[in-house]
Amino acid sequence: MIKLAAMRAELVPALDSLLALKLRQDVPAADLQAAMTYSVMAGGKRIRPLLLLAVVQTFQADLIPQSLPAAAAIELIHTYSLIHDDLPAMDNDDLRRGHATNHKKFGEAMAILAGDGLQPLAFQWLSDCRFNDTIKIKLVHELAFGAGPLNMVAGQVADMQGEQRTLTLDELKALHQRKTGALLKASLLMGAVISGIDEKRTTALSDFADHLGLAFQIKDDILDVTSTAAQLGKPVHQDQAANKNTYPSLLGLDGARSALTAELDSARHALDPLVASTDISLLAEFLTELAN
Ligand code: GRG
Repeated sequence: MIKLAAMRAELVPALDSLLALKLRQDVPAADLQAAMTYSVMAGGKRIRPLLLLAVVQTFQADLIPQSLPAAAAIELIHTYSLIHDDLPAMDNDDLRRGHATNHKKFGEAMAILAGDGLQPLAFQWLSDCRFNDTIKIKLVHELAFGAGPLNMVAGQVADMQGEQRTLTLDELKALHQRKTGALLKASLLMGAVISGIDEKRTTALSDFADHLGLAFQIKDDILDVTSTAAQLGKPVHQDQAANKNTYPSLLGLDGARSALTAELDSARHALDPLVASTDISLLAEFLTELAN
């Protein structure tokens, strides 16, 4: 099985070229194109597209080229969420992906519109991609479900309202799963849809996604406490300043690290039903990265 580093080296440049090209083609209005492209191309880790592509690589590697536009669509949704999350009405941040936030660079109205433009464009790209209609409908559903008012948007609302009080650990877990986990899960399940895997394997991937999504956000919470802005390309110690509920604030740093380890272990075990028939090494590498 290909290593994650090799997949990243090959596919992230291909994905970036596709994103830049399609934004040029599909957004003729120059100012809007500039604002949308600025944040999409600002250098994110592309973890969500890579998760989709890793599932396809694992189960149906020949479909990788056809999968790139679907992977790119997820990055549009993720980028819109970051632009809107940074707005003055939300987290009011100045720095994202190592650059000025979209509203600092283009003004608040254009930043809102750049996010507004990215959302439907993602679904346009999905509906245009080279899969049959049944697969395309399922892809649209997974992305809308993960990013929509049942998940990511509801998680953002819970996050905002949680600043007023201390959440229980279960409430925080549910918040993280919706705000962050759901889009990561959508990415993995979109890979499952493209690969056409059976229900048993999809269930294993779905369990894997639940634990990976939570681990990802716990790691993000920990890094907010332990890193510098230069390392992360975004402001640090923001959670405490905004009175946000996080794993370190509820459990302390050591407790948060233990919770991360537990989620990563559970994620790895969720793949057990696949081991007899599938090389899971590429998927497992995402866990190794989160552990380090
Ligand atoms: C505005 C509806 C709406 C939702 C926003 C995703 C989100 C919800 C807010 C962003 C703030 C935040 C800390 C979210 C948690 C998810 C997270 C860790 C996002 C950053 O994702 P990375 O690390 O970023 O993948 P890059 O820049 O690498 O893509």
